Formats: sequence, C-alpha cells, structure tokens
Amino acid sequence: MNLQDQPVLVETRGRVGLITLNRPRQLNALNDALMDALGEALLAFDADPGIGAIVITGSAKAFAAGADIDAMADWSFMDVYQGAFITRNWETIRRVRKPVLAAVAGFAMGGGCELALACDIIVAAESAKFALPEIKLAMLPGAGGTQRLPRAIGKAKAMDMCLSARTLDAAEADRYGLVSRVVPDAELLERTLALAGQIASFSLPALMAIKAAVNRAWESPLTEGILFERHALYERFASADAHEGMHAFLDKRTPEFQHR
Ligand code: CO8
Repeated sequence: MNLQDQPVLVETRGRVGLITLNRPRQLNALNDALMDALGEALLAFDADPGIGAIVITGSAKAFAAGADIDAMADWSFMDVYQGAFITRNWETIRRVRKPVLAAVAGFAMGGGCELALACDIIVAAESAKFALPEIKLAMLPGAGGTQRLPRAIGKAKAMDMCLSARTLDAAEADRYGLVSRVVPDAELLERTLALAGQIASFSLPALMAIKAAVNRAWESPLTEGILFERHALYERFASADAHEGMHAFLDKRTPEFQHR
C-alpha cells in the first residue's frame, strides 16, 4: 500500500510513538478503516517496552473534522446497534495505559474533538478550532463528547458547545481548560514531541500508575479515588525505579530508570 493510501502513518522518535491521521483530502474524517488502523497502532505502541508515550496528530488544516458523514449517512438503527458502532473501534484508546498526547492544528470537530478529548494531554496550535457540531446534523456527540466535555470544561460551556455548535478557538479552549497548552503552529509537532519525549524519559510504571489514578478521579467519588491513589502510592514502593529516583535525588545525580 502506498503511503498516501494508509489511513494512519506510524513512526517512532526515540521512546515516543507518533501516529499521523492521514486522510487529508477528507480533513481526516474518521471512518472505520482509519479507526481500525489507529486502534491497531495505539495497541502496538502500548505493548512495546521501548515506547513511553504516544502522540496523535493530523494535518495543518485538520486534526480531524469528525466521523465520516459520507459513510454514516444511510446507516439504519440496526446497522449501528448490531455493528456496535463506536464500541467496535472508537474506544480502543481507552485501553491504552501509556500517556497519549494529541497535537491539534486546525479543525477538531465532532469525532475529531472527541478523539482529542480521549487523549491525556491536548497541545493546541494557535489555529486549532474545537467544536461538537453534531446538532447541525440532528446527530449527537456520541463518541464520548457529551460525557468527557462537561467533565473537562463544566456543564455551562459544554451545553453551549453541544446545543449551539459553538466553535472554540485555541485561546478559548485554553481558558476553559479543554487543552493543556497552546503553541505557534510552526512549532506544534516539535513542541509536542519534546513534551512527549520528556514524559517518556520518566519511569514507565510510574507514568502508567499516575494516568490510571488521574482517570479514576473522573470516574469515582472522592473517597474511592483517594483509596485508589493510596494503593497506587504503596505500589510505587515495589518499583525499582522509585528507589532509584529517590536515591538519585539524595546522591545529586540523574536517575537511571529501568522502567520497572
Ligand atoms: N465527513 C466526511 N467528509 C468530510 C467531513 C466529515 N466529517 N468533513 C469534511 N469532509 C470532506 C468534505 O465533504 C470535503 O470533501 P469534497 O472535497 O469531496 O467536497 C472535504 O472534506 C473538504 O471539506 P470542506 O470543503 O467542507 O472544507 P472547508 O474548509 O470548507 O470546511 C469544515 C471545513 C468546517 C470542517 C467542514 O468540512 C465541516 O463542517 N465538516 C463537517 C464537520 C462536522 O459536522 N463534524 C461532525 C461529524 S459527526 C461526528 O463526528 C459524530 C461523532 C460521534 C460519532 C457518533 C455518531 C455521529
């Protein structure tokens, strides 16, 4: 298959796995082939001991303009119900235990915005535009949008975006807490890869434990979350890296993590 026919492009940069969504003519509209390939690439990096963090990016014009409307337009209820639409291949990202960063330039609309929301960190270029415009199609942000967006930015802003199809520019998305950082477009990939590289240099089991603990904060009452965190902390003391990290600090040297 030629590079231009591959729905995602996969590369490694040191301990960072880079996945580029690759349907530029359709503004990276997310069809089955792309979501299958994305899931496969994510799981392969997650299983690779040489990888500590993963970056998903799109093109300069679009991270992704949403689910593929052309593919969906004539589907019936039974097509999506029996075919387990979304469950089938959109939720693979939830199985990834290593940190996943989204590097977003241009449109992150509908499913594209939802994909970014499913990542752990969003780095936005100044050109980034975030929207859940499904209401214009009489559809619904059904790949986690109605659930992750209010958790990320609160009910007031989330209702506004979901019900009016309001688009947020990068500065608004930053102010509301939808994104982690905003950078100039020309520096988006380089800055996100540098951040991912910094993260990947830390102890992998500690990163995975922190990701699981922060995600638990979204999904459970405080008492349960604190309990989860406490066990995660105790487990750190079974990690060679944690002892190395603390002793390196005391010895005033750089730690050498073995990722175990
Ligand atoms: N699906 C399929 N094709 C698309 C999509 C899409 N989501 N977005 C863009 N394209 C195609 C266009 O049809 C066009 O194709 P062609 O050149 O053959 O005409 C090409 O990409 C370029 O697009 P435009 O000419 O429209 O580019 P513009 O720069 O004029 O506009 C926009 C860019 C504003 C992003 C515009 O393309 C747009 O509004 N796109 C649709 C955005 C949208 O509605 N997204 C939500 C889709 S629904 C969804 O994501 C649901 C997710 C949850 C799943 C659960 C059920 C729905």
